[in-house]
Amino acid sequence: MKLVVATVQDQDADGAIQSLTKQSFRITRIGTTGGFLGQGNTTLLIGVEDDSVDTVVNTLRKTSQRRLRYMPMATGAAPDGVALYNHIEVEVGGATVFILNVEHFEQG
Ligand code: 2BA
Repeated sequence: MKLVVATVQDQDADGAIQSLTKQSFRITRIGTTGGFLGQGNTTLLIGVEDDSVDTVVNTLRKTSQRRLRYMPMATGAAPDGVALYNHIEVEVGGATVFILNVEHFEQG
């Protein structure tokens, strides 16, 4: 058994969950925050048999898009001391996926 840990953008989470639950996968959804942008994202925990990992990863690929985000970056200060900012483009997503071996699984 494997645990798929997948971080997706919030906009893609509902579509990914709908598609996975339609295929009878079980999912835990966690509201998370990216360390770099400090913006909300969603992390899905999906426990699956080994032979379903490819199906899950392909579904996440289909339902998650790459998007541009803009991050404010300080570029200096005006003569009056007011901070000056520019925005840099950051390309985010589709899905960031980790696949972990599950040592033991049980449900009470
Ligand atoms: P964030 O940490 O907010 O990162 C958002 C995007 O910013 C990243 O998109 C990447 O394009 C860029 N980025 C992140 N760290 C960077 C750095 N040190 N220097 C330059 N650019 C950087 P993605 O790579 O698609 O990641 C989307 C989200 O997935 C991340 O949000 C984070 O929540 C998660 N993630 C990505 N890689 C991870 C990892 N190795 N471990 C844990 N979580 C990860």
